[in-house]
Amino acid sequence: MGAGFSGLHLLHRLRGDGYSVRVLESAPEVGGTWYWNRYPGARCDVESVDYSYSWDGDLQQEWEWTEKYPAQRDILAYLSHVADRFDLRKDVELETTVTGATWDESTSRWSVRTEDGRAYAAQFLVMAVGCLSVPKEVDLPGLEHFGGQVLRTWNWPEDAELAGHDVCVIGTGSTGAQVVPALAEVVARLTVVQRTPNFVIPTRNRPLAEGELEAVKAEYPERRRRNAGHSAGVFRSDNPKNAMEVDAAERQATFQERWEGGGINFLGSFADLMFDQAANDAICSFVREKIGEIVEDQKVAELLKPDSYPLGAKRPVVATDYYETFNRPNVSLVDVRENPLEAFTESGLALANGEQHDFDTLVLATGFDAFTGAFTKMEIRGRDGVLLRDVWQEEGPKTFLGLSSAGFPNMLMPANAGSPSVLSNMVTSIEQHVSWIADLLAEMRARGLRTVEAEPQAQEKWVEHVEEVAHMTLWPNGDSGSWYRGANIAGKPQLFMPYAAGVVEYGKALEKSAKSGYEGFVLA
Ligand code: N01
Repeated sequence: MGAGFSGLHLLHRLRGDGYSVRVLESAPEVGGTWYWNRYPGARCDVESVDYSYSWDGDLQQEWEWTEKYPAQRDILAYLSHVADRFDLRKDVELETTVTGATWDESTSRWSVRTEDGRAYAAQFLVMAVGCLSVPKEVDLPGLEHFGGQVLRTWNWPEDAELAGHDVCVIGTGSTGAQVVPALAEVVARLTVVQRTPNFVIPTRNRPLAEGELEAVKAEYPERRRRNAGHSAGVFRSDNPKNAMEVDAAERQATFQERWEGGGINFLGSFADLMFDQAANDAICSFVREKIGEIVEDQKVAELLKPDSYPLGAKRPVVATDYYETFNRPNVSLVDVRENPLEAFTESGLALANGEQHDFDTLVLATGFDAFTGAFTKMEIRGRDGVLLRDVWQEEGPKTFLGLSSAGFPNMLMPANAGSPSVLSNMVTSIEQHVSWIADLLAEMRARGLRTVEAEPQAQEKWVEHVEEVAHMTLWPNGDSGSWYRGANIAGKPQLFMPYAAGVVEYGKALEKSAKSGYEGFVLA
């Protein structure tokens, strides 16, 4: 399921290995997250040359990236090209929404149902559904009273025309921080509703310089090897020093240099930023100072300064001109933390203190039912008719190695909960999983095995390990409401979902299992 980065790669690899593969995709085009998230300003914060497949030498030599960081339309064009070039479309069924899948014990196969009544049977079900593919349900009081248009950043209408409109954006995560500066340039008036401020690092995007792409291409295999050898799945020139072991002047100079360089390299300023509260406090203070310098109105600057969680505990945001946007005369900030949003009215919203803000268009950048949403939305029944939704809503997404959940044989889950996924360059993590899954299937075929699933005890231990590793870091700390642990959705079980040890340590765990005959999995 899913024709994004992982679904397309799986199709190419497994079809090449001789399997019969169908990809079911609800969108009218391939691209996954890069099809749905086409709001103004949408861009990836991993460099173009790294946010791309490494498995075809000619493809990586021929594709021409034009900017340091790819815009959504560039990534979508790239994935569309991949689908054409490798003749993938003939095995992709677009506009096909899966509503459920049931494990049939007697045939050892899954039967899959779609919204329009089609049915498929398959030995393996690979859930290439993405971590951020189901938008969070709207939880805004009385939204139905609002008389204007409501747009979501997810599935943004291609023909949305907002020039001259009075627009309000709710949400200041990665999406909000990208859509706000883009909209501010075209709308008449923009009201930004913020509940929890974020640390926003400047992207410093630019066109690739002459010869830059050629230089990357000349050493692409080495670059990919370095990416796979970094815990983040993308090479960062991480400073090996600890922040609190250097003097204040060196600390400041290091932060400053990386702030000017832009992008996620800022997070590699020092080695202990996610381990030592004092180190993290130092980088937080640096960003807060920057906010104070950039934003002219100090009352607004104060509201934009995060102070309730460590930098990184909530997904750090990388965006262009975010803080600068609040200096524009047509942009205003409404903080709903101290003064909550009480209700929507016909013409806007009202706050608890009676303040009223009017607009004709509301844009929701309110996030996702991360990791589990795509799974719990469907009716997936494993052994003995057990519903995955019931198990995961009770206990959270329990898996072994993030790949398989006990009781749901032959259902594999690339780059999702329980593996590094969103804490890494997703493309690197996807490639790691696709090759591991292909090896597993080959081994099963060679040994005449029909089923694979997580062994319950190994699963319990893995979930504990994922949680334990997260608690060695500052990631779970503070009042961040982070989707990393399901805290952005009321009632969702809270456990830290991505594997914080990174792709290198994770790769060792994958290899250990495979080398020992798939220890931790039951093969039958
Ligand atoms: O979602 P989010 P996102 N009332 O959950 C607010 C990836 N991504 O779509 O923090 C008021 O981060 C919510 O407020 P709070 C990336 O991994 C990557 O922005 O809960 N506010 C928050 O401000 C990212 O982390 C890229 O208090 C409400 C916002 O909505 C992930 O996608 C670009 C509210 C949601 O932020 C998700 O980012 C874009 C309410 N009832 C996305 N409900 C790049 O590669 C929610 N909010 C650059």
